[in-house]
Amino acid sequence: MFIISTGRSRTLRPTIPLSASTTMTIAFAKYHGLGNDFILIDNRHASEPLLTPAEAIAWCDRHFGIGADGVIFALPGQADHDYTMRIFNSDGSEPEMCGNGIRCLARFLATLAGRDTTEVTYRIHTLAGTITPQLRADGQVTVNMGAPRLLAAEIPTTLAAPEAKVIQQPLTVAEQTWAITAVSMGNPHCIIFVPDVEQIPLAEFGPQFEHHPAFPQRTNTEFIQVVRPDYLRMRVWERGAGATLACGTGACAAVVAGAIAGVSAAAATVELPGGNLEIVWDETSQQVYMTGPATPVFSGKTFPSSHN
Ligand code: ZDP
Repeated sequence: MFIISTGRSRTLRPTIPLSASTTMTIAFAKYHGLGNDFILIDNRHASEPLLTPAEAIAWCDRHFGIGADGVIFALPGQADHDYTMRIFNSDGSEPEMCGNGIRCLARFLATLAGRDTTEVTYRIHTLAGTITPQLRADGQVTVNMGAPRLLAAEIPTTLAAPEAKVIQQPLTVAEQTWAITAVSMGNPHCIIFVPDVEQIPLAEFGPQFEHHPAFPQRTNTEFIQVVRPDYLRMRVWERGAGATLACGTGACAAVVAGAIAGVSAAAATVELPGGNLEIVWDETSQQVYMTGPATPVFSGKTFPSSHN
């Protein structure tokens, strides 16, 4: 265990080795989806994550740990699901879903099964419901992300009556009034269309949206520049992880927001700092499909804590 401190105390330093309680080593793999990077853990033989949130914080530390935006656990399936996915953000909080992460999880599971070059579809249980990633022969992963949820109570946000949608609603943050569109992809997103995403001081404004009382579960925040109706440029401040190079659920939420706000198309390329995602919101089935890469970086195992 270690203690988070904002003072000058040396307790800020997370400890390595990374497993607080035992002398066992834990195997992991490091993946990224467009630079949104994750530690993946083969957790198929235990129903609870092998790490505590505090250990996940230590593993994600980019100087004292392995370094990642989050930790993803591949757990046994439930009912008619192949597997269950759980995630801890780099601050130890647990989000409902993770779009880039589930592409990485699908590739990780296929590799564990020795079938990483074949086409395969998994049914994954998440806190946001059933999500189905499909590995394609060209190496990309297409994920049926389910239907977006648009009612204020579902986000959740207090920016409108519980049964109303939040489309270009005013919200004052950092002494400016912004037009907010709110979309849940299982996790909360606050989308703001701006003329130029490069002009946004993300590290300054991001936390003010993340912790705004209008979002009782905090929120992910996406600033979107509509370059063309089918091409969006995005910068994201993630709940629990800060500025990241990409956010899959955020890219899906942005395309849905653009469509309901009437500023862009229901199918679009989303350009993120780490690369592009292709998003299609099928307005008949209501399902959102995301296509993008999932890249293995390395695998390893932690040292036993006797080295501590
Ligand atoms: O909702 C949250 O707390 C997010 N930080 C979860 C991670 C989202 C992610 N970046 C994605 O790609 O959807 C992994």
